[in-house]
Amino acid sequence: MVRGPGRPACNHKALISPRVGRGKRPPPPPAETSGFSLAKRKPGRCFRRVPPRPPALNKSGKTTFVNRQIDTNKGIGETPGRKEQIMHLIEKLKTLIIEGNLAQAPRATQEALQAGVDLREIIDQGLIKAMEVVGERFSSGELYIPEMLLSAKTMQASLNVLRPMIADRGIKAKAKVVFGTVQGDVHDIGKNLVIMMMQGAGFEVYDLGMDVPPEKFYQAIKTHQPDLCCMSALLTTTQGAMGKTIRFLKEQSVRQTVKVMVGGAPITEEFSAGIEADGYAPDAGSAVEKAKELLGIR
Ligand code: B1M
Repeated sequence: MVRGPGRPACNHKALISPRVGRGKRPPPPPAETSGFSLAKRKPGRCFRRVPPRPPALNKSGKTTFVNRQIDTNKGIGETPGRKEQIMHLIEKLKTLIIEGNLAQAPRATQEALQAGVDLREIIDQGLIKAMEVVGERFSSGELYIPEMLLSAKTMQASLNVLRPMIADRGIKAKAKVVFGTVQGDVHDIGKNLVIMMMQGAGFEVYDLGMDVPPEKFYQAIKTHQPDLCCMSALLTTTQGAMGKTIRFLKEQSVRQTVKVMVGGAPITEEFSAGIEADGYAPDAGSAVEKAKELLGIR
């Protein structure tokens, strides 16, 4: 079986023994020392603007900013240090997502919005950049599945804060994707993980669920007109359903309208080529990169 460099051929270890071996990270510092103000804003009262202190090193050796407060009543676009403040808020959000801090990331997202940071910038430089880092660390074996899932969940929670504004502003997704686990297969953990990473990268994903027959893929392509059709399979007995689905799409004359990407534990580059898929990726991090490559997105 062909796997990405440095990735184990099976996921047992990743599933049962998170945070062991290479890449073990120290626990995050307690909230008081993490540099994020926990002060609650009282109604009708503004925060006094506190001059920024220089970056300091926290216990884990990472750069952190101490005791900065943001005037949430005044757009930071009006202040001279705007660029620095935007960067600080975005860096903070990015770090929270990478660390999987589900409790604080939505609040940090709200804080960035209230401070006037552009929505697109929060998404591109905060959420998407964070998930790129998570994807790279997962692919290199530095992060394990539970950590990656937590980061993905944290990203989703931040995205939920932004969702109403995204709808209002009509921000266009990078590409449309339909995604399902193939017929006969009910494994969906990997699929869900890849979907979360894709959403983190700015893709609009239609999740068709598991045990998806070729007809349902076809219907979804007709309905949503996606750029990419993704299939996942975990069983050697169901990987054949991928080829069957591609043949069905050909028969229905929609195969040429969409790129097809496949993945899952038993899938290899050779298998992907054999069934005439356009691409294959071994894990969630590289799936996003492969999707971008197939669609010519940077
Ligand atoms: Co099943 N199961 N299971 N199982 N199960 C495996 C896959 C198995 C390897 C266990 C074993 O025997 N060692 C084995 C398959 C053997 C084989 O075919 N070679 C197996 C079997 C046999 C079965 C049953 C047949 C058992 C039975 O009933 N006798 C049965 C089949 C049911 C069916 O599907 N019809 C079955 C059932 C189940 C549960 C329902 C109990 C449960 C699934 C729950 C769920 O998904 N909601 C389950 C589980 C959990 C597993 C294991 C333990 C874990 C799978 C998993 O979630 N991995 C698994 C053993 C193992 O892998 N250690 C096993 C984590 C997940 C993140 O990884 O899905 O590989 P994965 O996704 C990765 C990559 O593959 C990639 O990115 C993901 C993240 O990096 N990826 C893509 C996935 N899709 C992608 C798509 C892409 C690109 C990348 O582009 C489109």
